[in-house]
Parts: sequence; structure tokens; C-alpha cells
Amino acid sequence: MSAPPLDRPTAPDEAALQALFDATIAADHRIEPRDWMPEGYRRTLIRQIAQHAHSEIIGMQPEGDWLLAAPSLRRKAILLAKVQDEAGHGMYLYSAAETLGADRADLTDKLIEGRQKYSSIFNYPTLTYADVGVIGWLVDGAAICNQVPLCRSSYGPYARAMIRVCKEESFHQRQGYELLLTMMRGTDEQRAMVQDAVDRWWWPSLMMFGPPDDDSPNSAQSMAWGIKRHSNDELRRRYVDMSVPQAEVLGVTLPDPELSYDAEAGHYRFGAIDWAEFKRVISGNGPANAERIARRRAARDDNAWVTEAATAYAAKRTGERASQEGPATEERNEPGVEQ
Ligand code: BYC
Repeated sequence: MSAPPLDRPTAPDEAALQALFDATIAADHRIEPRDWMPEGYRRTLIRQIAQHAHSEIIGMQPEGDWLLAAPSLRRKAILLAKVQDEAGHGMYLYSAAETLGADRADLTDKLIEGRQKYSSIFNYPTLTYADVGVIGWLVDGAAICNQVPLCRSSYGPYARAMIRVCKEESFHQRQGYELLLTMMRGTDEQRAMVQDAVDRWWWPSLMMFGPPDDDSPNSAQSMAWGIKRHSNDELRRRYVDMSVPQAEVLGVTLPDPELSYDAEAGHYRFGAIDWAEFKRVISGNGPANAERIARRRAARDDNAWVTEAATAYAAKRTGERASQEGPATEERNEPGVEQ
């Protein structure tokens, strides 16, 4: 006797899938890798997550430059841990991009060939050790403002990666602020170094949030999809509100003569951002773009043999496990079931 034909459901049509996707987004539930998603949603996520991952990996360079010149063993240990954390963040993010069908090596190639971006902020040089503190305070501070809402991003793997990333970013921000507080209690020369670093990093840190809302081509759709939760300008304003009181406690001046508190609005007003500089930097012509990409390219090429060896070893282990386990369960002949 042969088995009765399986009552297979017919594949739902695209309109039904789209309706289910829309309902999931409207209910503020998560989209998971197994779920159907519109191609534009998938592409937008890959673009943003890849750019984010690249930023973490390229972001290791400016601070990594100070590892051999850290002023004490304690500072070296802290900095080493932080730079390693950034590598970890890159790995979670590349893994999240892989759940969307992206290939990690391909993403790295796109970064090196200038077909995908990374954060503008990492195209500025770190000139003194105070820059390490200012990156922790301002750059990680901006990252926290931007990334805490991403813990509620509509795409499950991205949102979950962000939870861990944000916990580590708060440690990063505090270590930077603590380093700066220590320097501000030091000599006049140390205080001058901190002020100089703040003068150089303040404006680029405001640019991390992206172009103004009316010049941000991706924001509207990304917000409708729940990929982004707040607009670029909204997060930038939040960051300024958070940073000004911290600058006062630290005893530094933010390099913006127009910075003033608007009691009626309940926010700080700030001066005009140099968007021409931002555009220059994101199109590859910032102070350190060429150096950052050259080093990333060298890391890929010089370490290709490690990747090849690890890939070959993983393939061998997978083959060994498969031959030990025998055929997969569904391929086994179940007793009593006619084939
Ligand atoms: N730099 O339509 P828009 C870290 C691009 S790492 C470069 O507003 P979107 C850390 C944008 O990609 C922190 N490019 O875009 C690591 C788009 O170009 P494409 C990194 C920028 O995506 C180590 C075009 O401009 N954080 O914290 O809606 C050590 C138009 O922009 C930038 C993230 O990546 C920029 N600043 O919004 C220490 C967070 N801004 O792609 C610290 C995740 C914009 O169409 N990303 N562009 O060619 C996001 O939240 C969003 O992607 C952005 C931009 C808010 C950045």
C-alpha cells in the first residue's frame, strides 16, 4: 500500500506574504531570518548592518594606534580590552548580516573597494593620548545614543546583537570619561591636551548621526520598517543635550560659540555643521580614509592564509562529524514507514 499523497499547502502568494510582513511590523513584532521579507527591507538591512560592522572593525585602528604607547599598564589593559570588544562587535554584526544571505568576505571586499561605507568619524587621526579618552567619551557616547534605540530594531538578529554591543559601549564611554577626568586633574599641559582633543572631535562626532533629516534619503523608509527608530536630527539633538552637562563637569569648552540652552524648547541650540566636510569624508577624501582602507586591505591580504587554513579545517571537521553521525534523521528509514 502506498502512502496517501501529502496534503501540502500551496505556496502563499506574494501579496499574502507582504500582508503578514506588514502586520508583523505594525504590531511591533520582530522579523526573523526564517520569515519572508521584502527585498528592499533585506537590502537596506544589509547596507546598514554591513556599514555598522565595517565601522567597528575600522574603528579599531585609531585607538589601536595607541596600544604600544599607553601611559601605564592599567591604561594599556583597558585599551586592549576595548579594542578587542570592537572586534567582537564587528563579528556579531557580520553574523547578523549573514542571516540575511550576505557573505562576510564579499562585504569586506565591498568595504575595501569603496562600495560600502563605514562611519565618517574614523577618518580622523588620533594625535595624542587624550584622543583615546575623547573617543570613549564622545564617539562611544554618540554610538550609545544611536544604538540603544536599535535594540528595538524590527530585525531580530540585529536587535539582539545591539543589546550586547550597547552594554559594552557604556563601559567604553565610562573608561573614556574617567581617563579625561584623570587628565583634567593633572598638569596644565594635560588639560590643554584634553581641550585640544575635544576641539578636534566635537564636530565630527555630531556628523556620526548622518545628514540632516531633509537630506537623508534612507530615513523615511527605514523608520517605516522599524529598522531605525528615531531620525538623525532627533538623535543628534539628544546627544548634544547629554554631552553639554558632561563637558561642564569635565571642565572643557565645546568649540561652538552658538551653543546655548533654549529653556522654552528644553534643548541646547547648536551652530551649523559643516556638511561639505561630511560629504568629503564619506566620499573617501577625509584626513585618514586612504590610510584606514590601506591597512584593512593589508590585513585581509596578509592574513588570507589564516582564513584559508581555518576554512579548510572547519570543512574537514564538518566532514568528520557527518561521517560519524551517519545519514541525517529524515533520510533514515523509519521502521514501519513505507518508502
Ligand atoms: N558616516 O540616508 P542616511 C562605533 C551615509 S561604530 C558614513 O541618513 P541611514 C565605534 C549613509 O550610509 C558606530 N556614512 O542613511 C566603533 C547613506 O549612504 P549609503 C557606527 C554615513 O543609513 C569603534 C548616506 O550617508 N554606527 O560606535 O538611514 C570604536 C545617507 O544617509 C554616515 C552605526 O553604523 C556617517 N556618519 O542613516 C568606537 C549605526 N551617516 O549607505 C566606536 C548604525 C550617513 O546609502 N547605522 N551616512 O551609501 C545607522 O544608524 C544609520 O546607518 C546612520 C545613517 C544613522 C549612520
